[in-house]
Amino acid sequence: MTLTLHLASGTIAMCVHAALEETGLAHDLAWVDFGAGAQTQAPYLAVNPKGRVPALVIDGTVVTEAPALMDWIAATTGQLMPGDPLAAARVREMMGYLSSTVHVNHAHKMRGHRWTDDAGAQAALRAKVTANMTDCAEYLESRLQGDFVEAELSVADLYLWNVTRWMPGDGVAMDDFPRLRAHHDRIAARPAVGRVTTLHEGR
Ligand SMILES: N[C@@H](CCC(=O)N[C@@H](CS)C(=O)NCC(=O)O)C(=O)O
Repeated sequence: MTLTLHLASGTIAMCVHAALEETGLAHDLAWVDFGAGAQTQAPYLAVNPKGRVPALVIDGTVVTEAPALMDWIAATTGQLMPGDPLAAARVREMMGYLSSTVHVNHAHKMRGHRWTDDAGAQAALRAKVTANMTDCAEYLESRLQGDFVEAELSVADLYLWNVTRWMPGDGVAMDDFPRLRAHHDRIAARPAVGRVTTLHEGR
């Protein structure tokens, strides 16, 4: 099997990268230069017409959307997903929330132009980011009861780690969310996740 992950540093592609590392799936990396706007240019749009990362090329087939990729990695390796259908649904529930709500709230900081051309309205969207992300942190703090999202490490933990990594920069006071911060630190301390972080922070 050949795998190429298209990614940019610090983005939601990090959790997919971490899942590949954690499960030991061999892969190549194709960094997309966001500083140069490469995600909006023809060579990358030929990979992913949505102009977003991550995209994973699996034996020549492009698959996008972080939750789908996390699910695929879990199904392919038999790792990072509970066998019990109810627990698995709870893992996917978490990934759905993170992708559809938390990630979108975060995007209002840098990507307000997706929703409005009005500069004042974009500033108003930015001004809501800390409050919205803090609301999400409150929910997540209440949802986390043990060391992991479910009983064992799953793809949802890597996804949550990726998103909580953004929270201090979004103005969330992590001291107010001790379970969430401890979860973040627990995942960050994993050797595979550390290798990914070093690569992203080195760029
Ligand atoms: N729904 C997509 C969202 C991916 C996404 O928005 N990625 C951001 C980085 S975190 C991106 O590529 N942004 C590029 C841009 O907005 O130009 C997923 O979950 O994979």
